[in-house]
Amino acid sequence: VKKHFNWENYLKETGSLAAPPHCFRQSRIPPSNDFRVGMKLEAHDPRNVTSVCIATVVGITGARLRLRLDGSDNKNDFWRLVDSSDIQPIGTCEKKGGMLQPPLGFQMNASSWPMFLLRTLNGAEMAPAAFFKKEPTKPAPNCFRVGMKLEAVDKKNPYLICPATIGDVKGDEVFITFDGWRGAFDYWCRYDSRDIFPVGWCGLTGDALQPPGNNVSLTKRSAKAQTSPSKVTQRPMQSPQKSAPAQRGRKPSRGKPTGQSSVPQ
Ligand code: MLZ
Repeated sequence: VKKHFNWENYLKETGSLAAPPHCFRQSRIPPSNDFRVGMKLEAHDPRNVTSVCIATVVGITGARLRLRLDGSDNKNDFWRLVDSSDIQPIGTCEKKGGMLQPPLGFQMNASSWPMFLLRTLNGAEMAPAAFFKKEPTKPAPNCFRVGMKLEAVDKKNPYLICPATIGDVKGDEVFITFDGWRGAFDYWCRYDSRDIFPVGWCGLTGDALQPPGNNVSLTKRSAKAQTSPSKVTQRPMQSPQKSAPAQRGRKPSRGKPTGQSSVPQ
C-alpha cells in the first residue's frame, strides 16, 4: 500500500532541507484563484511571446490556470499562475495601443482573423480585472544551494508539480532535478522562474503534488537511519549533476510546438 506523500517525513528520510521561501519568486501566501472555466483573458502566446492573444480558461489547478488560445487547437494548452505577468484582462492590449494577434498555428485562413476575433469576443465571459494578481518581485540574489528541496513544474508534463532537488547552481541559473526519475525530466532555469515553488506550495493551493519516482536517492546520513527502505533505494554515489550534464544550456524551446502539453481530461 503506497503511503500518501508527506514532505515532513520525506525530508527526514532523505536527510535534506527545504529551500527557504524567500529564495522563490512566489508570494508567501499563494494568491486566491477566483477564475472559472470558460472565462476569457489576454495571454502572451507561449510559442510567440511578442503576440498577445485571446485565451480561454479550460481548467483550474491550484493557483494556476489551464489556458487555450482561441483559434488554436487543443494540443498546445499551457498553464499560468493567476499572478503571472503573461496574462491580463481583455482590453489591456488595446489600451496600450497594441493589437490582438492570432495564435501561432491559427486554424483558419489568416484573412478570417478579424471576423474570428469579433465572434470569439461577442458575448464572452471576460475574467474581471480583480482576478489578476500582481506578480511578486524578484528575490534579490540567487540564494538556492545544491541539495535544497522544492516543488517544481515538470516542463515535459506541465500540468504536474513534483518534488525536486537543486542539483547545481551557476550564477542566476539553477538545475532542477526531479526526485526518483534519474534525470529524465531535469532542466536548468533561472532562480526567479515562476515554475518553482517552496515545499508546501501545493498543499496550500490545493494542487495535487505528485509523489517522487521510484529511485529516490538518500544521503549517507539518512541511509543509516533508514530501517525499511521499501520505496527508497540507496544511491549515494550518483550526484544529480552526473546524471544529466548535457542538459546545460538546452533550454526549452519557445519557438516550436512541443505537442507534449496536453492532458486528457
Ligand atoms: N507518466 C509519465 C509522467 C512522469 C512524470 C515525471 N515527473 C517528474 C511517465 O512515467 O513518463
